Amino acid sequence: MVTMPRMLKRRFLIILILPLVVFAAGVPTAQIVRGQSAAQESPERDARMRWFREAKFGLFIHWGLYAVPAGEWKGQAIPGIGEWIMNRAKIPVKEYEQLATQFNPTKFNADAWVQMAVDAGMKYIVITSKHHDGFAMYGSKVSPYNILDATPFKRDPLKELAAACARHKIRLGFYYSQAQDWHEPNGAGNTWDFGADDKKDFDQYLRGKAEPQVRELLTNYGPVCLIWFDTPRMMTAERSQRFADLLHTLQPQCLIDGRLGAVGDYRSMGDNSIPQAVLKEDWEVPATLNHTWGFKKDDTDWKPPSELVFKLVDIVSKGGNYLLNVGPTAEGIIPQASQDNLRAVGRWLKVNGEAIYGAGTTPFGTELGAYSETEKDKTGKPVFTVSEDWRCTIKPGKLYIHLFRWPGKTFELHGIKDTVERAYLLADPAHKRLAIMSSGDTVTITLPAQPPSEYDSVLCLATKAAVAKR
Ligand code: JFZ
Repeated sequence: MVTMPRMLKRRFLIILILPLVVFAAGVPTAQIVRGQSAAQESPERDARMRWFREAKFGLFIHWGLYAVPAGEWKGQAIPGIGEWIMNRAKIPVKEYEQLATQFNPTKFNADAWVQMAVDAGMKYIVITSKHHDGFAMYGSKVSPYNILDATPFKRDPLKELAAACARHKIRLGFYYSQAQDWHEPNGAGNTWDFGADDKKDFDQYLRGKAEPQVRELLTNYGPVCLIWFDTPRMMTAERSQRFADLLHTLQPQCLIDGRLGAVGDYRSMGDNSIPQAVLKEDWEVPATLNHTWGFKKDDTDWKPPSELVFKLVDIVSKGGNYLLNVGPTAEGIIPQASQDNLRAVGRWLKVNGEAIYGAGTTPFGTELGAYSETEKDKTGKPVFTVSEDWRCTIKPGKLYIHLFRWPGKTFELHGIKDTVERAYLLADPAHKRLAIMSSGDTVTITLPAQPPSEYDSVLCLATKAAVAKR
């Protein structure tokens, strides 16, 4: 038996189905999402969600002034995620603002970034247009605190990215921190300069900056596939609805992620959190390649491609999307290790993408893991152990068995109701037929001695209807 060299560094987190995770900074994460229940499904919504449901894999980009300090302030390494440095080090606005004068990412090349996403097999890109630090990474007329007006760079990277995305036919969406804005006296989050949030005129900030900036993003950058709102502090249903109305008016096709507030088109999971089981609704996991979103010079603990492929397949087999992040440097370069690892995933997808894009969820479930009969967590609940041997994705007439651990001479699958008519490996260009033996609802496939793919060898089983018994 060959064991793949996967996930050696990390044990899988035990992941919760419900987003109970509360972020270290105290972000409330109750994520109330619009349009997920069957009752709210409609042909209109189906059409709007179609690209998202087919895409499966996207590129997240966290890029802003925080790339300049890159995790270090006044000679001190600041713990935590890089884009939170202003908050973690309690940097006064007047000091943090000065970073803009140093921000000159002359090596930024929109085409190169987009090409990398394409090479990685990604179908959409989501970039920070304004993170919690309040700095707009595009030319904004609403506030001079933006990359075009406040830096020596004097370019609008979002304009350049929008043009490059159009050329490469890949969708573009914008992250926008609607509630936290540490630059504004009335924005949420900056208590070190401006005092407690509950004393602020939050609606003044929303109406004066956040709403008009979202309007700009939806007006000046062509079709926007989604707006990725975040950390909905103080976002009442009414306040959330004002953003939703803007979207529905300006770009009715544009999706809303799960972190606006009371409305959204899909559920955003906790960062790096993969549910244990198949979810019927639409969902996405935002995830890091190392441990930070914004660039940090001392975070070089990269997840290997084997782990990225496993997570992508695991997520797709449960019905979700994987939004994987890079944190470019202050020069405008995506770290080389990020590029290398993403391109390795892309090479696997070139061969096996048929089993990912537009694929459906597993009809089985036993392969996902199980609750331990003996081990209990601190609260006395049985521990869920994730199994990592195989996963299943489907298309009409096809079952794709993703083999992460080569099972040896044969693979045995239980619970098959339909007749398997043909079996072959996706990585075999000739699609040579593998021997099939059936007995009751068990089918046994004879495999070659060695796995054809390094990370995940995909066994395709062609059935009459691909209806497998649960
Ligand atoms: C937020 C941001 O604060 C962070 O900087 C980054 O942009 C990330 C993608 O999103 O952090 C969160 C928000 C929600 C959860 C975790 C981290 N959550 O629901 O578990």
